[in-house]
Amino acid sequence: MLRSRYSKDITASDFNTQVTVAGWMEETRNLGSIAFVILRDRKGTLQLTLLKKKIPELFDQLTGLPRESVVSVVGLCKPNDKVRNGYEVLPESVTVLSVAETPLPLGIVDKVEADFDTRLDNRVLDLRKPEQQALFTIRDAVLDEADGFLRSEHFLEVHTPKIIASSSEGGTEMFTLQYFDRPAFLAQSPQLYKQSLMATGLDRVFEIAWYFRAEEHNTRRHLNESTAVDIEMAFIDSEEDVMSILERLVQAMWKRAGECTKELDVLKKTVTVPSVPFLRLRYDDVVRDLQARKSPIVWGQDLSTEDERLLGDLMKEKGVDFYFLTRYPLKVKPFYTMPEGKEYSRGFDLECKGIEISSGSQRIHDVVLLQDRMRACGLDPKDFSAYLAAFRYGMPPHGGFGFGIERFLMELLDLPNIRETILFPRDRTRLTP
Ligand code: AMO
Repeated sequence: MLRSRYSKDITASDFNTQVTVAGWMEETRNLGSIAFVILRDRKGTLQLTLLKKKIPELFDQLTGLPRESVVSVVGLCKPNDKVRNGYEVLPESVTVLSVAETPLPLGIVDKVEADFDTRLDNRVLDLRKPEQQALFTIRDAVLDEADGFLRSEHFLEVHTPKIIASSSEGGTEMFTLQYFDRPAFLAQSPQLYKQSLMATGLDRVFEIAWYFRAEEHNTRRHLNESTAVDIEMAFIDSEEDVMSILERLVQAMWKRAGECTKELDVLKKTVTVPSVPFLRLRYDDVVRDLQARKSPIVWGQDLSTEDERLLGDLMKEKGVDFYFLTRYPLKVKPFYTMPEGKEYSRGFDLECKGIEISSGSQRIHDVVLLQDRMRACGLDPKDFSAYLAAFRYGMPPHGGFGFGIERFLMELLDLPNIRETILFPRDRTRLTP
């Protein structure tokens, strides 16, 4: 291997032995007879100390390399209290693995932060920064937690098609593509398939996958390709069974993030684990409170971004970060949502500090009612025949939710823009890198 030790794995037992270290040359300070190179690897940095008189060619070779070049260095590991790690490596031989071009389009350790577009245009370099590495390490940890939590609740992981024939989420645009001789779409969510699975006997499923949405708006909280944790569960009494899973999932993920102490330190963030159950707010009460605060919302409309923000402020005054909005009017929820009486639905949203992070519902499981609701929403049941077939031969009561991972991370880490939370964001104008 080109590396025997990561920077942070070197201990006193390595002192006065030969180690092989490898990574990116973050900084070189050449003082003429002595030079210091800061070498960065996945776990941190270490100092290479070069004495010109010891091996002059090696001194010249290493100090002549541009910043961010990749090297593997064999050298003696020496304790040194004056160095941050408590040791330094005195190179004996070097293998240059890749020479970085100059100038760098983006500095890795520059004090002045580049603007966001420059960072995204050069995302691979941007991702080398410790803060970015910390963020994506936390992302990995919370998704691992989601996986573990849902499995412990007897959910089975599934993967549903992403090339689909019909829309599931009215109101959001779809990306079309040519599927041989006919048109098809990229999935907006696994909605129709996860529901269909409830008719198979696999009565608790989850999927962590992509949403593709051709929404034109360019906001700080929308992506055209995002990821979500979706679940569907059968034999429920009501949407409350689904909400109970969701709030405990969010709590577990939040807690796990709080355990990433090293990464949170890098990001200068703290995480306070929320207690469950989360507050339940009825739509009617929320609309009344918003109107009292001069919102133009009228009954039957979905909350605007501004309404959500206003409600977030109201809740903040009460010290509440997480709250469910329940008993939505039927007309603002998708066709598959179970009605509650004539006007209301069994759909809910989970809000965190003024932003929707999840929505879900109990679903309609009666095929006749489902077709009626499709027609009422201006949809033709004929376009959904494959989905409807799943309801004809025995479909239990069921419900589920979709929970946006990027929205979650944005709120968890108080980030100003959702694009920070995904490796290579896709938005209205960005298709590369
Ligand atoms: P919904 O459309 O509300 O519901 O999406 C669920 C959650 O996914 C996230 N999300 C997004 N995140 C970033 N950019 C976007 N463009 C975007 N769109 C959605 C949000 C949102 O709360 N099928 C239902 C879920 C269900 O009922 O099971 C659905 O897709 O966090």
